[in-house]
Amino acid sequence: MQVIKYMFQPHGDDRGQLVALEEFKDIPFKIKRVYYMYDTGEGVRRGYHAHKNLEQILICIHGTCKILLDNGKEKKVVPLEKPYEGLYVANNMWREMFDFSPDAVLLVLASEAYDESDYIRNYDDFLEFIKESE
Ligand code: T46
Repeated sequence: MQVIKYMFQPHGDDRGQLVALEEFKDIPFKIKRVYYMYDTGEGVRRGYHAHKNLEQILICIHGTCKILLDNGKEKKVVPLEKPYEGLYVANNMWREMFDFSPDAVLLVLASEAYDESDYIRNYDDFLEFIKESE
């Protein structure tokens, strides 16, 4: 499985760091939605789904967390530990987010608006979706 991690360019000076992200330049799709999660309690594991169409970039802009990616054949755990790294998560990828540090803020840039019908929340349905799209 190919893991696509973007290393964004921090613009640093003696005032601190600044990262700027532009669609089709730093991000490979049009950004239609931004959301973020924080105050994730100890031991919390979120996600447990894939998407039919949605593409996303996950950035842990504060603290750290881990992302499990599962393409139905292979699983990989990707740590997100820097505010300038972004993990690309394709549509047909089962994802789980876990091991959040108490101060973690996970920012997500999404290619589509929120649509519950785009979610595949059952793992067997996910495997079926993968098989059909091959
Ligand atoms: C994903 C991972 C990385 C909204 O109302 N609008 C939104 O845009 C989103 C993302 C969520 N919600 C509501 C729906 C639920 O009542 O917020 C609540 C929590 O969402 P969910 O349980 O889907 O959160 P996660 O952390 O399991 O998954 C989220 C995204 O939903 C998902 O697309 O890939 O983060």
